[in-house]
Amino acid sequence: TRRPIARALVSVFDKTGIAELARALGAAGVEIVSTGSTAATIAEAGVAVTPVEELTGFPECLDGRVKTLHPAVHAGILADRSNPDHVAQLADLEVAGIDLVVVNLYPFAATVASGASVAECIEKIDIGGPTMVRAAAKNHGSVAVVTDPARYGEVAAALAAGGFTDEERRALALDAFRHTATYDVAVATWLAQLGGQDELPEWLGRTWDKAADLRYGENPHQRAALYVSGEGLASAEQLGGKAMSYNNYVDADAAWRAAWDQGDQPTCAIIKHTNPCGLAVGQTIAEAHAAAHACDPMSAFGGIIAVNREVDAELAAQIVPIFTEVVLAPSYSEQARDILGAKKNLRLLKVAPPERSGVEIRPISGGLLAQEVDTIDAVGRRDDGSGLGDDSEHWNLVAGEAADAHTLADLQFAWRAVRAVKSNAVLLAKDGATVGVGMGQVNRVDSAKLAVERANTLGVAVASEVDSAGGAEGVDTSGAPERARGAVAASDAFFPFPDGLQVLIDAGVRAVVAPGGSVRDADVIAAAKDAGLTMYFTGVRHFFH
Ligand code: 93A
Repeated sequence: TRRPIARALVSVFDKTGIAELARALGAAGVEIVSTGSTAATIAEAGVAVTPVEELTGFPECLDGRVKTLHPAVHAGILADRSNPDHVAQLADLEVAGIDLVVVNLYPFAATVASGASVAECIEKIDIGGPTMVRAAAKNHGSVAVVTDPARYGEVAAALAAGGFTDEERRALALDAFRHTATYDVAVATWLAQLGGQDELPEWLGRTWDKAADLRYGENPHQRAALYVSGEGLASAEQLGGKAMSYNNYVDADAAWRAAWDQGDQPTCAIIKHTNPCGLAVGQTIAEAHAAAHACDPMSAFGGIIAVNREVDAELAAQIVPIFTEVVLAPSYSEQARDILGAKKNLRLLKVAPPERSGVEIRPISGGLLAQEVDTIDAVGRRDDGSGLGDDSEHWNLVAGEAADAHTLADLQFAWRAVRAVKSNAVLLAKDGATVGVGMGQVNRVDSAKLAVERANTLGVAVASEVDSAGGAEGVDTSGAPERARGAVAASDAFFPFPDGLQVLIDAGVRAVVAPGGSVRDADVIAAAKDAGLTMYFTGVRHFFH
């Protein structure tokens, strides 16, 4: 049922659209009650307005801290108009019922962001505003509440229709409580930060808006939805293709992170089931993609491709013959859009670089885990986001001869790339490209074996071109080059025994980077020395579970 609007209370900090709203209310014969400067704005617009002091019989005081905090206001908002007893009490108390509350709050977050003093921020903690908003939202059976100037048009429409419906008032109340909840979390977070406390409350208190019902979850029998808060992959602009699926989002997130881990170099990551099946840097982005694809063309079938450069025509032409689920890039040239447009289902996402700070949350049964984001290299990465520092400056050469510049560049590439691989992870690389990835094994020996086996069986020579590789399952890798020999390797955590390292040595790997830190480091180093292997310890690890 629609409830007619006879009286509105209007008190807004942001005066946007208030004159138009007041005129619409005035024209519909609604009495407008208002506070200080809002009332002045309404009067200036030539609309009759009742100062709130007339209702309360109490002056605005304490520098405006008390304006609307008065029973005459709050009884008027909170009376349940369907309850005869409430209605009778209002009459006895000579309190006028309020049917519509239009309030927006002091800009607390913006004041904090402006670098204002603590005292100024405190003064911008709105008390009376949220009190009215919450009261009206609680009593949404009788009262409509509007906190967003973008919704004033809906007020005008409701006036014309004879008031808001029950459903509309409930939806407005939901918005209102979200608004005050977010507001209070901003205050709590600011206080926590003043006291040197952590940032998790802000994250937990965010408003999470359902952005989409997904067709299904990981499997067709699981319902699923996407919720969004703030910037990031979840709200990336989709330029084409089918709707993103649950698994697409999970893999796209992994691809997105991996593609930005190599500093300023053009980088391409191809992800399947959250693990890279190819990761490479190149002089151009097309070259990076060709090298990443050549790592494992069989697995790249149905993969997700992320690049940290604009997709140009050359790259687009390379992608078209390969069955791909999603492409992520900061931008697409017009030509590339035309070329990729031929693939109607191919999802194209436009993404900004990932944030390298903040907390990551993982739910567990009955709780949640929070951790800082793993910045790519604990010692090497520059915080200003300008790229990678020289990670290897902090590495210890523990066996063999110091690597030459090319080998060192490959070791750095491998070390940054291994972060994108699920633990236990051993990754082989050559010339700025992965050639064998061993992922997700429950012991490091198996990861090493897998990396070697994949390097020696799955690849195609980069020179043989992406097109001829075709990208299909069943791609002919019979003539696959043995790429483990002469490659470098990175391990995401220490070798607990020499056995895993020995697998790499036997395969002809010539340089290794690993964290070190095992109680048996001496045995591991001895095995490396015996084999004439160059080995660096980073002192930090990159578990990724
Ligand atoms: O200082 S307050 O917390 N005390 C109040 O009683 C009160 N009533 C409304 N702030 C209060 N307001 C806020 O004043 C509203 O939320 C709105 O943002 C602002 C409008 O004041 P004015 O009409 O004087 O510009």
